[in-house]
Amino acid sequence: MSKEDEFKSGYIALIGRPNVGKSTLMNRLIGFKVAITSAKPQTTRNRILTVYTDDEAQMVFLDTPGIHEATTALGDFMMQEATSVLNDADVILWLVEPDPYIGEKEERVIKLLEKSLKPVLLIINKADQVTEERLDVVKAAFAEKASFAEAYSVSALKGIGTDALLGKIKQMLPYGPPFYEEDTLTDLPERDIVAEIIREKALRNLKDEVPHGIAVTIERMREREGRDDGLVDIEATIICEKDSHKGIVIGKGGAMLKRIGADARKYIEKLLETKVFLKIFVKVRRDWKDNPAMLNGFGYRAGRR
Ligand SMILES: Nc1nc2c(ncn2[C@@H]2O[C@H](COP(=O)(O)OP(=O)(O)OP(=O)(O)O)[C@@H](O)[C@H]2O)c(=O)[nH]1
Ligand SMILES: [Mg+2]
Repeated sequence: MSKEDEFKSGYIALIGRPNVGKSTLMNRLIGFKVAITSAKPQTTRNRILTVYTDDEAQMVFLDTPGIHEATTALGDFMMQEATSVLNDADVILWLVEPDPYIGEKEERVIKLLEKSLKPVLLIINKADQVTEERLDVVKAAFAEKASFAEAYSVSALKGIGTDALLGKIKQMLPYGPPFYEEDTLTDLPERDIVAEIIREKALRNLKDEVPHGIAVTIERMREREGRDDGLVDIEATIICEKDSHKGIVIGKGGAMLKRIGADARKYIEKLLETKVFLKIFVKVRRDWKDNPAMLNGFGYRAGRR
């Protein structure tokens, strides 16, 4: 076989309950932070495609919203995003907590995986939190309830066991030419990444149910004219679902909004590699999570790709 014939390429879906570390693991595997992460469940809302290419293979990762029982139209959209990738995947990474208890929520994931008929790797994440003995107990518990090709224990956060996992994924991919240019990192437009960064900073700074009702839109993103330092003006809006939330997002004397803005700007400047002037507005759109037109407008569009 020539070198070209030996090249491998394929799609790898990251699936699991909310908060198990899917986005953290994807970022770790590609070596860049593209997907936002937070300690709160249901952080990821869209499927996020990223690409990792080396001399031997191209791996296209599909990060997904955590599998849960949807109670809003937004939740329905998120589940659609998560389950639709199962059709595209060559390999599925099924992420779980390092906990041997398998309840109804995990059973929901197991059913989906069984239906997909795709090769599955069980990934016991957050291995940094437990002992080796405990990991064996977790693996045995899952082996009893579900079938998977192999189990891997990793710490996505600390980068433990992730190189070995990358090697295994490569092994499992089919031979074939790359799908994307070798320098492609993601299919997300820069504007969407900026909106997600602002949402992450809101998620991380706000408490209780407020962050779950937030969406972020970018109204304007443009290099300022008449300057040669590349300064980019960004106007964004944080949408919340209740009047009471608006006050919390703005904070006393605007302190909360200032903090979200400052955290986001730092990060956006790194991403765009230039100075940024970020202005954030706050609006209330009551019950937007159940309004199809508003969902569309805020970037939660079914089949938008
Ligand atoms: N200790 C530890 N924490 C981790 C690890 N991986 C992820 N986390 C933490 O777990 C939380 C959730 O991580 P995410 O990557 O946002 O989880 P997710 O599965 O993408 O969550 P959703 O998008 O809500 O479905 C964050 O606070 C992460 O820092 C790990 O290996 N060890
Ligand atoms: Mg996520």
